[in-house]
Amino acid sequence: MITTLAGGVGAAKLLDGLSSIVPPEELTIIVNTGDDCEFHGLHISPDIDIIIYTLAGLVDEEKGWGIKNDTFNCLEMLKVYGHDTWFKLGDRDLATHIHRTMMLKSGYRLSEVTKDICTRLGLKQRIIPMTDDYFATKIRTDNETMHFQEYLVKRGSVDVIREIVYDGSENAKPAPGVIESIMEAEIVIICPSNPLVSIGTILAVKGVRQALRNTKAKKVAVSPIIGGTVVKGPADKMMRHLGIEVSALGVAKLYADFLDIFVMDEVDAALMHDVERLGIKAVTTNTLMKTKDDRVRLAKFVLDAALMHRKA
Ligand code: FO1
Repeated sequence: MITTLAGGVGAAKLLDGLSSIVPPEELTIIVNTGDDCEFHGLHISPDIDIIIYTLAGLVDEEKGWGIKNDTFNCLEMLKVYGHDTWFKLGDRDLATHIHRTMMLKSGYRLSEVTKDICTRLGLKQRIIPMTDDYFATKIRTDNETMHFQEYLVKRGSVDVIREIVYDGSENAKPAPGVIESIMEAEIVIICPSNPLVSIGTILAVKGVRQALRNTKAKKVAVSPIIGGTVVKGPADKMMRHLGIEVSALGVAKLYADFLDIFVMDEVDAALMHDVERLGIKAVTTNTLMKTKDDRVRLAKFVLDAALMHRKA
């Protein structure tokens, strides 16, 4: 059994690679829901959808989110009616959010809805939201506090951030299966996602960090920071603003209390010694995932690293 902690696009690519080499039934994916938002009365779970669409072969590969060849007729009409349309919801994508919202309104939990969507799209991986409860990642700047999607999409992550607020973390319980799948796994993979607002959010759910410290699983993380920058998203900016070293080492430090193995890009080989001083085994490879082959190659590398360390 392999359990993974996942955010959006970077995670989806690695999970796509893993799904090519591991029976999907053996893969549990715990997904960040701090990015969840509401538009036009609909509940959107961006990271869950990015992962589901990617594994189902539906994703718009160029953007990394949404459905390929989608149209935006509904959104255009909503604009005519004077609604905010900065969050681009395609016509087919909207069907997912309508279905999710209808099920939630009928009393189903987000984890049950997610399972239903996976089954209907033919996915055998177990995809679990980190929590069924309210949880919203918010960004505090000098002037205001805004939802993460507003910071990222509406404002283009231009603001200097002062604090990340994990709104709801005091009450949100891990969804059914989250703690169990970490405790029962042989390997836990922390995907190359934003360490603050994707993985950090999952770690902010009660009991998750402790489960990672306690489990007998080998815990392997892949650095989302390559040579001091990110492939996609605002992780580097956010780390800089919060005074966290923008490097693979900076990421390793955030996971040091539970991590066994850290997969870094070969351009960061000079940092290996410092990572190992944290008590973490450091390994390097090409971590860029430009093609499907890259995804599979990196997934194999991560599994091999975990298996080798298990024998050691
Ligand atoms: N990202 C954007 O940059 N612009 C969008 O308009 C946008 C719409 C969107 C709709 C549905 C969905 O599932 C994801 C969407 N994303 C969009 C991606 C999302 O904002 C982020 O990339 C994730 O939350 C971070 O993982």
